[in-house]
Amino acid sequence: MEWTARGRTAAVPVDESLDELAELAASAGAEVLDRVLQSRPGPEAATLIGRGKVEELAAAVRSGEADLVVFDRDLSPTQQRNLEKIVGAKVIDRTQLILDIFASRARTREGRLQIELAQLNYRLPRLAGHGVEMSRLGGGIGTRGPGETKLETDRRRIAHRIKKIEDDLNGVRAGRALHRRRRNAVPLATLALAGYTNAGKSTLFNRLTQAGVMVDARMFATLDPTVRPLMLPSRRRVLLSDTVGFIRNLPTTLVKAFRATLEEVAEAELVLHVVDVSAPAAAEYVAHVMSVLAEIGAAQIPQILVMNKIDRLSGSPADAGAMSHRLLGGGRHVASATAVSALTGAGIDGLLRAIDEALQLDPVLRATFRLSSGDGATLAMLHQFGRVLATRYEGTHVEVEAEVPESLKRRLDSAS
Ligand SMILES: Nc1nc2c(ncn2[C@@H]2O[C@H](COP(=O)(O)OP(=O)(O)O)[C@@H](O)[C@H]2O)c(=O)[nH]1
Ligand SMILES: [Mg+2]
Repeated sequence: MEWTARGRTAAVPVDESLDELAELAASAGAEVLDRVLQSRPGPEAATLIGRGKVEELAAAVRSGEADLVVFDRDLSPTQQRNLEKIVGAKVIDRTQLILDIFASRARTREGRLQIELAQLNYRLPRLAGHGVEMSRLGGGIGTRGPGETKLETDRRRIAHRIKKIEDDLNGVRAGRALHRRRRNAVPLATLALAGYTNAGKSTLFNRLTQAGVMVDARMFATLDPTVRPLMLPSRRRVLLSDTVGFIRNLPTTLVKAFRATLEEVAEAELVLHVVDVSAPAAAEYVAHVMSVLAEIGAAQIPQILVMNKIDRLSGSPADAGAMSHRLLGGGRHVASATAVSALTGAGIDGLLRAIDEALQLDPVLRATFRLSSGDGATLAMLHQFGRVLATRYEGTHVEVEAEVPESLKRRLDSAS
């Protein structure tokens, strides 16, 4: 379940902020049971929300058997503890929820380090808050109670860890160029989905990869679930990677950590920039995603603007040209813009073709292969990964004319 107290100062309306919180909770694996809202002139020091509301919340937790309450506003450590005691469930705030999502989604080493750093920086002041309370409780005059001694060690340990992470981050940055070079040896291009939370990235990810499940899926079993192989109409294979979404109400302390999760986008061959065209602020979202991508050095990566949720638009069938003009404001350049509905599947074929066109890597070539007629494995591979145009049997040999990805031709040429 979730909770908010009063509107945040940000320009995002309370109900939209709560909707987004619900999306975030869902992507962290939670099922949202209920939401409660309170408006009050000022926060209650001990519990943020008023006494009566806390009781109401406790009752809602009991009746829904909720085990987690997420506040849309930041909680002090004391408020968090007080609330947990009364409500009888785990209580976290928006920042913790987002950190949790980032932590579960960070893939690159730099991303993981950056997020651990944000987590530690979040915990450090909370530790201090805890210590003050402990020393008050422990109460010996001028003595350091057991709580505070533990606090000192905890603090020192965290400070050490932060220092270590910062050193590691410097090392990782130096190694990045090397890492890129090595990746380039992998023949599969990577496509990254980017866009705001709720734009439909995960739905599109599933829609696109569903059809493309391949015989050799075992090969990818070790990859995490947010990366999957996809076969394009040209029969080229690429890897599609789902990413953490942009968040409207991103706490400023998490900006760095969020950018670190975009590292993989910066290394992709093609970005599928997904936008919910039914959102009133769609053009703003597009502009913001574009500028952040530019800031992380991804401006030169070809982009397809995927205008999603067209099923929600009423009236005449979507005119992709006019729509993209409105979203891009004329100024920005994209490789192409495609209107789709990830939900219904409308426009997905067009998107797949657009991806094929935009991908320069591993172009499809027409070639003739001369195989021994007993070489069933190669023949099967040509059928699986290429488009076989003609097959001629000549005694002990077979000549196959096919359109195949350059990488496959290279592999077969070097094998023969
Ligand atoms: N009507 C409609 N809803 C969609 C479409 N694509 C996604 N959604 C819904 O939008 C919500 C967010 O989708 P999701 O894929 O989780 O977005 P993500 O946060 O970008 O990964 C879900 O409720 C989806 O069912 C679409 O094409 N049409
Ligand atoms: Mg998602």
